[in-house]
Amino acid sequence: MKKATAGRKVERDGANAEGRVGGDALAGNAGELHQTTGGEHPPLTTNQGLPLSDNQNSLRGSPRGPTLLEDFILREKITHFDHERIPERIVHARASAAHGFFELTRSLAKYTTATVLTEVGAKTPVFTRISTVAGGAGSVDTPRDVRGFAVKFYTKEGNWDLVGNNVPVFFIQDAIKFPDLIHAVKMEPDRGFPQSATAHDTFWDFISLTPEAMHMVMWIMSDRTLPRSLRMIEGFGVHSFRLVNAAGDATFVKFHWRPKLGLQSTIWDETVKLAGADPDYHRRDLFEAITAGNFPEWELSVQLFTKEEAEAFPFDHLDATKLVPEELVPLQVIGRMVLDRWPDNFFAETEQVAYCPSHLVPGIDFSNDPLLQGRLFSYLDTQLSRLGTANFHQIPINRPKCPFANHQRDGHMQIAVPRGRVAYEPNSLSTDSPREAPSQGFRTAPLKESGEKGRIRAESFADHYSQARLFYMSQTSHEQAHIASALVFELSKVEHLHVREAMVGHLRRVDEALAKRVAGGLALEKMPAPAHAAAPVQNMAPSPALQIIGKMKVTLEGRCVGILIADGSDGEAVNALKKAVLAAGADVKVVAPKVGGAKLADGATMSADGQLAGTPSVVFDAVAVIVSEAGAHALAKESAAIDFVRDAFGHLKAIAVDAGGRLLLEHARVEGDAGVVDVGDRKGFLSAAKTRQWAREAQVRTLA
Ligand code: HDE
Repeated sequence: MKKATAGRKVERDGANAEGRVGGDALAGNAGELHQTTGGEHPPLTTNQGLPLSDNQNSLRGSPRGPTLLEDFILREKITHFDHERIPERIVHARASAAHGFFELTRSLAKYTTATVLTEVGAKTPVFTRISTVAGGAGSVDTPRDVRGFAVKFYTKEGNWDLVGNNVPVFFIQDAIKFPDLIHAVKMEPDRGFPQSATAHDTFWDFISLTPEAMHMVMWIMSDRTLPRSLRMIEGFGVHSFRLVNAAGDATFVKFHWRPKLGLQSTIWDETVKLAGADPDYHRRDLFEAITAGNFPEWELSVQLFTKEEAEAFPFDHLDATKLVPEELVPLQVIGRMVLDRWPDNFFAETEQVAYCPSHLVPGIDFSNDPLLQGRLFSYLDTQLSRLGTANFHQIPINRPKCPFANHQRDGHMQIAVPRGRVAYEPNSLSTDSPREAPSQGFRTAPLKESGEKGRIRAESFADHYSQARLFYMSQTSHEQAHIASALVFELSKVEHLHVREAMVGHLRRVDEALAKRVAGGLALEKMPAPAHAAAPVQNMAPSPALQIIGKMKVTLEGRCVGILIADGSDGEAVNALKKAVLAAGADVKVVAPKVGGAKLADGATMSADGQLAGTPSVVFDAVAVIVSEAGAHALAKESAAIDFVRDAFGHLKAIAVDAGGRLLLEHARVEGDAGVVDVGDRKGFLSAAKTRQWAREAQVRTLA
């Protein structure tokens, strides 16, 4: 006993040889060496506030004896640890989120009473969570997947959650199909894979039997599901909602978020390699941008239309598999959202935030979209399961920032301490208990309903191919090739031939040429029969707004250029390029064979931001190779260096080179084109780096 006490004492002093007798004291001592010194550290306590004298050793019967049950400190700590996890979201488990604000720039007072949409200049705090859908919480950031785009507005009139996606349509028309869709896309239940991928039998089996999914299939096979950055995606409310004004008149509304940095995607081969290079690629990118003060920003736009206008549309806007082309109903910009603060704690905020489409404010109302109607039930229910209590609204990230009061009481984890005798309404015993507020309270906008009760899908929901065709026909030829190739890739992973054939049968309804390309890519022996179409396929006017390439901003803002150096590199050339790139708004990172840096031609050492083996060119938007002749010869023996330049070329990126850099390209058998620029031609490089070298693609891969 005497010895143990002495041992602990020694640990603190880090000196007395007597204390080193026990291995425990040694471990404790080692830990201590790395602790920061100085500062005002509060004492470490148990959850009951008991200060701890020793956080390195559990209570043992003797120094080498058994641990005692008596050790309530050990048990409290381990018990809490054992319960650290809560059920992850069944979908959208993997995400990153940030705080920020929404600023209204144009009033919608004519259409709504919601102050968040009427008070120009007012800044409403928001918390925005961007997620993948299919993978678990620990899955990679860059699968081919839809991104969730959920915004919680903490308005003066209560929390409004706009829970959308980065694709404006959905797979299904009716909520009752959602569990089937998700079971089909998730890991197959007998084998537990694939994680976070649509490229497997059960997904395509379900899709091939669900014609209403074809429009969304075109979107997910496009590069929209391969975003370059979460800062470069669009967001959509998907459903039609209703805005309601003071007179009680309702106008339909669709919400759109547009990124200030422009829309940008990666290409498939790059995405696959990114998953290995940095599983946290999107989270890191968002974190780094926000902590560097480069706050991501989106414009909020609305499409407004009346019931009468909607009746003239050649589709039913209450069907979530349809979008309203912006050529038909133009977008009106009404405000901007800026994300300017990374959460303090991932679990407390990003994990515990609970979005519900049913969280809205007076002046905004639902539409009859049957998918939305189902979601109004699902989210509240899922929060109860995930957060374990009906009091989840009391968790700081979920708590409204406006006053709220009602007679809901008690329950697990009740934090509030309500006072008084009265917990009901109406009552005559209290002068200050909360009461209904007819003038300012939420009212459902009236809507006349008539028709037959039953499990009936409206006939106006029957056209499953026209907008799939609209989407495909609106793409540039590069994008069409990517869609066809993605379909070939995914269906090639499907083992069942009849599923591949059924999908090609659907594609024949979308576009014959597309079906032919995919059938060719799959080497189908004969063309399958076209799928049955319940309604005639319409030819709609192409909508260029549905492209990515057309919307990519020619800019280096928010992008990152990687410069590969080695011993003997020309420091002046590196610094001059760095300066030019930074001035163009991009970030620059130096990559060298060793992270400590390289010895430049002038003898100085330039430190590196990344080691070559761990920093492939996929993480950059454009690259430069500035190396000496000897450096090039040395790098030619490194497959990481060869991959660096070959991938940059294959991923259609601009490459700046000096003479040594060109030598490395030769070793890598990269022939060069207009996107391979001399490092001295900084203007030429910057202009090539602001876009992708689309013309190069045919040279580097065979697309379907
Ligand atoms: Fe979701 N969805 N969803 N969803 N969804 C969830 O709620 C559901 C749908 C979306 O960052 C779950 O809190 C049903 C469409 C986002 O926390 C769950 C249906 C759209 C998020 C749920 C849909 C979305 C979710 C799982 C068919 C785009 C992440 C965890 C009727 C408009 C929110 C949770 C976050 C999350 C149900 C379809 C977007 C189970 C039943 C359409 C962005 O409640």
